[in-house]
Amino acid sequence: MEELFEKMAEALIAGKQDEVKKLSQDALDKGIAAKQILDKGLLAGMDVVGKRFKAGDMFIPEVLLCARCMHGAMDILKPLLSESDAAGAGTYVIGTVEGDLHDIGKNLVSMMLQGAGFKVVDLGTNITAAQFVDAVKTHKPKIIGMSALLTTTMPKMEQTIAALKEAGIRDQVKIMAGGAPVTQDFVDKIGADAYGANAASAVDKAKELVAYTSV
Ligand code: B12
Repeated sequence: MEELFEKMAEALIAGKQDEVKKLSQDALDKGIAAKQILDKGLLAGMDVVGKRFKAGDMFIPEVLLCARCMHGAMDILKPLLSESDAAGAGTYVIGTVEGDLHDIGKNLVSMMLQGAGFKVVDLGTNITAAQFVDAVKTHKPKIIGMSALLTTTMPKMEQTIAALKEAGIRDQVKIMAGGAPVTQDFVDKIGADAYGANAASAVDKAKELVAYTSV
């Protein structure tokens, strides 16, 4: 069984979508639980991908391929996983702020978070402060993540935090921000909880925040 998990992780790291899907189906046919396939095969592979990406040994196109492998296999596993199992790390609402249509980085962060066990609600791009507020009320996430790629849309992050405060729900959620022009200094200045410089560090920070909030 361990050998099958290793093969699955290796195929995922190599970005072989069909093979990952086939190996996942083989494992299910052998009677292995979907949760085990996710944890020991797919997430083990994604963990390596995250580490290599962070170390600069893997690049965005490769990571996207791995994320696609994950998605392909998740299509088979999802119906078999109870929601609580699949979303072990909690719900994460993510979106690109109002006026900004860039979504490549956000999508990458979103895929990596899913790979790490978060249930991700992706609101898309051009998301207003009011939409973020509504999403917090509806989905009750542990974390929201805002993405901005334009210097002109960065202030929308601060406005979103202000809107959450005004709605009285700022303390119910941790707030992360990222995107090429965003910095740790900026995140501190606007009163968000964490900055993610890239998808791998976004996942690390999100895990830290969840561990912190669930104590
Ligand atoms: C691709 C691109 C586009 C594409 C977007 C396609 C798409 N679907 O996203 C298109 C062509 C549509 C586009 C349009 C525009 N763009 Co553009 N675009 C880019 C470009 C080349 C790459 C961005 C990208 O995808 N990078 C790759 C991803 C993986 O990196 P990333 O987004 O930084 O994300 C990583 C981290 O930042 C972090 N992260 C990102 N989001 C989040 C969120 C959270 C919560 C966390 C924790 C982490 C995190 O993790 C990600 C993964 O590692 C950049 C140049 C650049 N070097 O950034 C310009 C750039 C961002 N664009 C720019 C501009 C000016 C524009 C336009 C205004 C151009 C125009 N005149 O129309 C429009 C604006 C449209 C709009 N309203 O949004 C400027 C911005 C300048 C500025 N200082 O504001 C840039 C910097 C180019 C430049 N040098 O001039 N663009």
